[in-house]
Amino acid sequence: MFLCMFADGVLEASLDVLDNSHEALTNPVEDAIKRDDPVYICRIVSAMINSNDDCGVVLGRWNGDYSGGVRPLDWTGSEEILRTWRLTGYEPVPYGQCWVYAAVACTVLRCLGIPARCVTNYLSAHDGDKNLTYDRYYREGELELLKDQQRDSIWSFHVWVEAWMAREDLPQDYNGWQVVDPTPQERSEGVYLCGPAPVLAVKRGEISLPYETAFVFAEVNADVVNWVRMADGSLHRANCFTNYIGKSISSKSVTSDEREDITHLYKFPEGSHEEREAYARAGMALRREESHQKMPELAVRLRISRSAFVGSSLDVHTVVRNKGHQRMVLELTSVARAVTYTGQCGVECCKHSCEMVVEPGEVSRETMRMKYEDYAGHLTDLNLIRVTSLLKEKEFGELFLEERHITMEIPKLEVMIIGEPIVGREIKAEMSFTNPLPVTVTRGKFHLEGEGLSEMQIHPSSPTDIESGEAATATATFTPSLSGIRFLFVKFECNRIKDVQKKSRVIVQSN
Ligand SMILES: [Ca+2]
Ligand SMILES: [Ca+2]
Ligand SMILES: [Ca+2]
Repeated sequence: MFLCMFADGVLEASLDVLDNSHEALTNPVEDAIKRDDPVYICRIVSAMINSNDDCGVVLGRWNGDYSGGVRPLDWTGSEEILRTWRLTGYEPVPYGQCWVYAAVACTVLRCLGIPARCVTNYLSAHDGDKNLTYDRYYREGELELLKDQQRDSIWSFHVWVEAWMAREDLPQDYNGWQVVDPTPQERSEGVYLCGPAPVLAVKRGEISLPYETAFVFAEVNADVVNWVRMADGSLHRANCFTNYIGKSISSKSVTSDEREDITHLYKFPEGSHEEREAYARAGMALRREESHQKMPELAVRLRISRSAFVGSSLDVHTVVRNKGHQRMVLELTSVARAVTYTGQCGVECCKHSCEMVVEPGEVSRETMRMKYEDYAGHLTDLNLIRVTSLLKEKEFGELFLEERHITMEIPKLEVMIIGEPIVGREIKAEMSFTNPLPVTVTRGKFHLEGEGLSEMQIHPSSPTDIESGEAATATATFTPSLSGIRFLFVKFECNRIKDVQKKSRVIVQSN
């Protein structure tokens, strides 16, 4: 999403965010005095970007029904959200999810003069019961998560904001980047807000430092403990992962559009002594013993053969290495399910059960093939599939569970700009989409938009039914109104695939 901190009306909306907070409305004098404190401003912004507890900017929704509002994935910038909120007299704008909240918070913080950036954490834990472990409970057989038992959850990714400041309330070490999270997840002092939590304190496991540092620590570094409810009703602890949560923590590079990996700012390398020390410091010293895997002589990996495109078949290989000295006979069950990015389970797409025999020192592999027909129609907004494999050792009944989240990639869109981009002069964009699916898609449609390039969204005419392997093309005409570096967004959607999109940079000369 574009952060539009220099757009008309955004500064006014950002000041309105402060003026409409609970603090400003109930105690304006104290609020005015505290406005030179970045910690205070960040807490206000974190609370006010979500509409929970107040008249905050964005109304969240995660259930897939976005009627009466904008689907969270369809927002392209924060300007329209802030402007709408202001024009409607501070009515929460429907609908947002974490990346929308973060983009709006980042815009508002920058607008108010606090350096900020959006950060994405992959495999982000939500530690509901605050014990710093992500405990997952599965039912044997279907490998379904037991919702009534589950107090924790895991999001495929979660987006928050970092703000840069001096922490005058803390020792000097903790100046610098602080996590500020506007997505309503847990209440702090009775209100949905989170942060600022010093990133360095998260790394060191110093979770008692303010604010919500323990919550952020668990998001990036909780251990995972797997539990399995067996067919006879008994509950068994399976293996534990110390390196599963918190992957590829990323922000946008300052100098380019590339991803910058900042995982090292949040934790010591997984597998290092320092990482375990930080975890122990975070209050888990007593549990360190439990972190050891129950079946250390077994190493299990889930691999996919090639990149997974929506429309293609997908082979998932369960690769088992026997590191011990005894032959192992294992019962394998693998299940693939469609999931939302917040980890909510959808339909079972595919299941495979068999027996595996692995000789000492050997590697054995079993493949589950998921066809397009198995998952078509079940995919949620972000095309995520979760594959879970459970191995049960036949002789002693020991359990080992492995899981992998697979993003089914979206096909590419080709966009070409024709003509010299000059303010006030008409140019063309040619776009094409090739259908990679084994079936014909229908209701195909292109959309274009771009601030300074076209005042309105354009819907060029194009063939709506596209056969397998065929390309649909369209041409749109528009007249740039602003010079400088501009971005053209082209989107394609059809009955089977949504969110095929491409962002093209257009350098517009003044006339
Ligand atoms: Ca709020
Ligand atoms: Ca927990
Ligand atoms: Ca870890």
